[in-house]
Amino acid sequence: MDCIFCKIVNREIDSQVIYENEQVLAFEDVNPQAPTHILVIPKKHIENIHEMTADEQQELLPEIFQTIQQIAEEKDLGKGYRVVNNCKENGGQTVNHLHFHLLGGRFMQWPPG
Ligand code: DGP
Repeated sequence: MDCIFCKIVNREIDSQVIYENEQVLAFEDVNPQAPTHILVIPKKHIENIHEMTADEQQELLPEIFQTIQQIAEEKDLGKGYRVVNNCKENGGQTVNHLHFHLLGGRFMQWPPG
């Protein structure tokens, strides 16, 4: 499968890994949109949030959100941060491997474009 994020998981492509456990990987976004911009992904290839099965949701979402909380603590984002999931083409998804953006370190505007 030709998936950039699977290649990052398998260390076929370099990335700046922030955190890793058996199920989850967190790494720096290559094109940061904020002082902190980290992607948190399941290691398992799931296309997007809409394709997650109920079992995958139960198994992986707690891991993903605990990872986000932990990184936010480590990065001193006590003033707040934003978590973004882009789903499919109209949602702005460009990499078809489920990922959550953790953005912080500046004030976030609303609404998004
Ligand atoms: P999205 O538009 O939600 O699918 O976001 C994909 C993000 O992935 C985008 O912010 C840039 C990032 N990205 C794409 N290719 C690479 C890569 O090879 N390495 C890293 N670290 N990030 C990447």
